[in-house]
Amino acid sequence: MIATAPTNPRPDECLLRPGNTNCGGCGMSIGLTMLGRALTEAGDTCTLVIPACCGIVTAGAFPTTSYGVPTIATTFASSPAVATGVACIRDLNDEPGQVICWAGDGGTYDIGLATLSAAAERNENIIYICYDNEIYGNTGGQRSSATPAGARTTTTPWGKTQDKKDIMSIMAAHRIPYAATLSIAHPDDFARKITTALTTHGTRFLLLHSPCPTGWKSEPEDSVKLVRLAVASSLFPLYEVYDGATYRINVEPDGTDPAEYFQRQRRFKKEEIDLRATRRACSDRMQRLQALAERYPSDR
Ligand SMILES: Cc1ncc(C[n+]2csc(CCOP(=O)(O)OP(=O)(O)O)c2C)c(N)n1
Ligand code: SF4
Ligand SMILES: [Mg+2]
Repeated sequence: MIATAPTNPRPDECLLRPGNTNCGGCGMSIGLTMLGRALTEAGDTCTLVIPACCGIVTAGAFPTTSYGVPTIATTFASSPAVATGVACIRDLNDEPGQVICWAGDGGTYDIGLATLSAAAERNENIIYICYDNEIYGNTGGQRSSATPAGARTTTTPWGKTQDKKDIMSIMAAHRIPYAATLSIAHPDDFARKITTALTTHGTRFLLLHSPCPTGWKSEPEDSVKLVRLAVASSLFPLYEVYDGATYRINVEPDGTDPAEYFQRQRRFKKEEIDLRATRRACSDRMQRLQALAERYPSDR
């Protein structure tokens, strides 16, 4: 466990400082920068709780870590439990600041799911952000249950056959006060959702689609374009769920074909992507969300 002393009260200047070894075009770097700005804008700050993942490795170790806010490195399975403890002490002492778990998809969808579910069921007063790069990135690019069908990884060399797990529905089923998807291609929507999370009490779950040029075998300069294509084509819709009950869609898809998303990443091979099935899945996903948003609209 590594704890670092806060060196700068402004998260926009210090959440992720220069000197980290994130790859160029890493969605995590942009996501942390946007998170830092939103925290500063709100006059808030945070303690980070980070399990094993690129997020804890690339920042480096104490005392030269790139994180300028207090940071606790945990085992995979324990980050929601550790965050729970830190948040309880903060609330008991009536202290300010957010406790934010910053975890990868491996730590969220797979290895840490049990303690995340337990914390959500107790509605612990924490923010949990999963930066989803759809792969076990820092151990060489193995598949996770967030990896989409057709993606080649080191453990699915001919393309994954299962589709991505629907973690948003799993989290919404816990009836937590707030769950939302985030995209670095939609910064205003990103900032507004962080503000909503900061002003909500209880377990808040945010899912960030996080491009990973190394694992996705894409060009670093394509990162924002890729996640924008994912939103526009309904591969990764932007929406919010309040109390697991009411829904709001934030960006309506514009009918963009998902084909370009696949073409720009060498983790996908043309012959292994069933584009017709993918288009149908995108349309089904959006129709289901639209039906929920119409039947159970959010008034917040
Ligand atoms: C219980 C346990 N199993 C496996 C590992 C090895 N391990 C460390 S990081 C990692 C992958 C993490 O993937 P993810 O959470 O998606 O983060 P990313 O590396 O993609 O940023 C694995 C398998 C570990 N540290 N602990
Ligand atoms: S491997 Fe992927 S997630 Fe990890 S630092 Fe590089 S681009 Fe970011
Ligand atoms: Mg990952």
